[in-house]
Amino acid sequence: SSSCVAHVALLPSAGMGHLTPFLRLAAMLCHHHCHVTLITPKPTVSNAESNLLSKFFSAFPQVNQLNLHLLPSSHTANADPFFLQFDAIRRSCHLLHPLLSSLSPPLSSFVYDMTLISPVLPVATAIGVPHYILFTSSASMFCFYSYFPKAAESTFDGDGIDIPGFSSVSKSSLPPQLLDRDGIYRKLFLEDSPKVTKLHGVFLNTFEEVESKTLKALNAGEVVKDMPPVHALGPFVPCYEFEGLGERGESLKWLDKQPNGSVIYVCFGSRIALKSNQIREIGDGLVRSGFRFLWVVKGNKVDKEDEEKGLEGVLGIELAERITKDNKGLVVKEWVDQRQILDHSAVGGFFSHCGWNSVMEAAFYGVPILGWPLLGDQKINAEFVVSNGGFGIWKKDWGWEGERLVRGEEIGDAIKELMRNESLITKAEEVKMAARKAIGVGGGSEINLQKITEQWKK
Ligand code: BUP
Repeated sequence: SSSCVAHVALLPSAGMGHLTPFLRLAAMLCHHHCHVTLITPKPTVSNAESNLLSKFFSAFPQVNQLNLHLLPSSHTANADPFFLQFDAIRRSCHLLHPLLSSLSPPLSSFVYDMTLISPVLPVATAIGVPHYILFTSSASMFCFYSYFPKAAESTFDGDGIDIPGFSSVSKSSLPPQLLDRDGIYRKLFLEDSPKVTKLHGVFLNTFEEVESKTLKALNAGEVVKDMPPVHALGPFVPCYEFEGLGERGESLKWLDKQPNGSVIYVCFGSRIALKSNQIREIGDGLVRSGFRFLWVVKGNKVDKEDEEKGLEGVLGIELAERITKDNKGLVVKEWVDQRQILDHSAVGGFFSHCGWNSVMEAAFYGVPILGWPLLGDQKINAEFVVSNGGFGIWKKDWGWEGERLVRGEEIGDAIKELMRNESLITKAEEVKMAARKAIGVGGGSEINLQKITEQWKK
């Protein structure tokens, strides 16, 4: 009967870029009166992940936690730690079957990470529940992802890839790891992507107003024939109940003292540690710009190793002294509460790597972006910021991470261009309104989620 409770299991993959949207979705499902089981792969790869998980479980004690004890990765230990973790999760998915089939009340649906299709598919099929992926990037990237096996038949020698129903992705914007014919990411893409047609649906953290053409093309089967329904459920809103709980940190207290719209916030996500010469050029650029700045700098890929170097060790003494003397910026090495920072009236711009969560957060809070995509899907996301959203700029000739040394002078100029552009502020404000409409009562994303959870309750 329709009074039944829907019981949803969620399985995130490695990294904050994947865990964060899953927890936000979990919160949304709780608010829609679903019973939620959150599968937690253990051990986690970063402190940021374990901290967020414990805050989540204290805010949502009704959520059932199911530990998935990971088998070791098959790859050598010196690979990217996030890759090792995600590989370990893939290798451990078969362990889920006994855990999930004995749940009570029985499952109504299963939502898992976009990177886990091949290993989860047999489990979800055996349990016999409708199952979905949460694709943690844009609809544009999902078009690319779904069409990739077709495109891979050619050699990428031309100008890039033309995707039917979508636009084209230029060769320089293709995720670099996919260009390597023997690369592991390419292998995984080719293995997983054709299986999207076996899913009951795909969830995206995006909204109609900004990606309507792409969503229509996907749902009309123009990109891939037999595409299951693709549901826009975003933007996923930072969840006040578990994110940024506790005291307001140093950076927020510092922002309180800065004038409205005067600060550029700089953060390149949770996974990238830039080379020290590039870090110094960024610092140089920030000082040169003349604007106030709040800069989250990362000295290591994984935060568990972050105690090794102090702030001066990451910046170099000379730059650290210049920033102190200039007295316009705050540099932090710790995890910050990005939600509260983007929501702060002092922040007037965001210098970002264009990780999709960051892009959607900037859209939700109406903050213009200076994009510097560094790897993976980030150029496709930056293209979204510039073209669909229209609330940012991107200097294409800066290239991917480490492609060349981007000089302080260029960075300083780009920051001035961003912070002085009134029309970007107007545009960001429009995107913010559209974002809020989408998830408000009667909004497109809200209705989509309502419909899906109703189906599960039947
Ligand atoms: Br760093 C950092 N505080 O200090 P993206 C990140 N975040 O709240 P990524 C903080 O982590 P992938 C910090 O708000 C966003 O929700 C930020 O996700 C938050 O990039 C999330 O932006 C980062 O998608 O992930 O980490 O590079 O590459 O997996 O997309």
